[in-house]
Amino acid sequence: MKLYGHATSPYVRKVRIALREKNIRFEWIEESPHDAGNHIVALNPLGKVPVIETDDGQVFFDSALIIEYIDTLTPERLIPGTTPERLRALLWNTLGMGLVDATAARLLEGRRPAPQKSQEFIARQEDKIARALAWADKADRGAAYLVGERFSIADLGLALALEYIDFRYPHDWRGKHPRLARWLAGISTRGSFAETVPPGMEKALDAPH
Ligand SMILES: N[C@@H](CCC(=O)N[C@@H](CS)C(=O)NCC(=O)O)C(=O)O
Repeated sequence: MKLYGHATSPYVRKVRIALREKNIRFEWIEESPHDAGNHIVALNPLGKVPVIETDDGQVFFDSALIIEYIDTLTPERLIPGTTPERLRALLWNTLGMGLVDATAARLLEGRRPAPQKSQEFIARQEDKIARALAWADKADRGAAYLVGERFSIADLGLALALEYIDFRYPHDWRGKHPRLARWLAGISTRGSFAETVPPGMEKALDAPH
């Protein structure tokens, strides 16, 4: 299997973490849709990463669908099979990906030249992030894993998002949510997280929290 995408994309990192958690070997083609001559637009008409190409030539894009596909490849599932657990895990994952989306939108807006940059838009993303963190803090039951007794898509989605916030929107969310901070410290030590830290993100994660 080939995975296309660049190291700093949280969506690509999510797929890398899932593949590592499931011990699935893959070839990583490190490309961005903005690179001249990239292979991505030929595989994904939306021109976005991650994209995977299976050994028998199937192509899947969008991290959610890719993870759904790779979850079928080994018996130990990231997405729980029974309905109530599955829905709870997917809700946490949706919250995490919403946090990633808002953090990425805030970052991109902040990079626009001053006359086009909207402070109102940036503030709206920051409000979403603050509300989602408060939601997570309230819903967290204080166990090592968010749903059930083992690592799932719930933990993957939220931990990915919290580390992405540290990378791209560093601020003291831990001061308000120390329990979430303790939970993240546990998840971050997993090989799948430690081995996929993008360049530049180490500094953000090493900073005193
Ligand atoms: N919903 C998609 C989002 C993917 C996405 O936005 N990827 C960004 C990189 S972080 C991208 O490829 N952007 C290029 C573009 O939109 O032109 C997913 O989960 O895979």
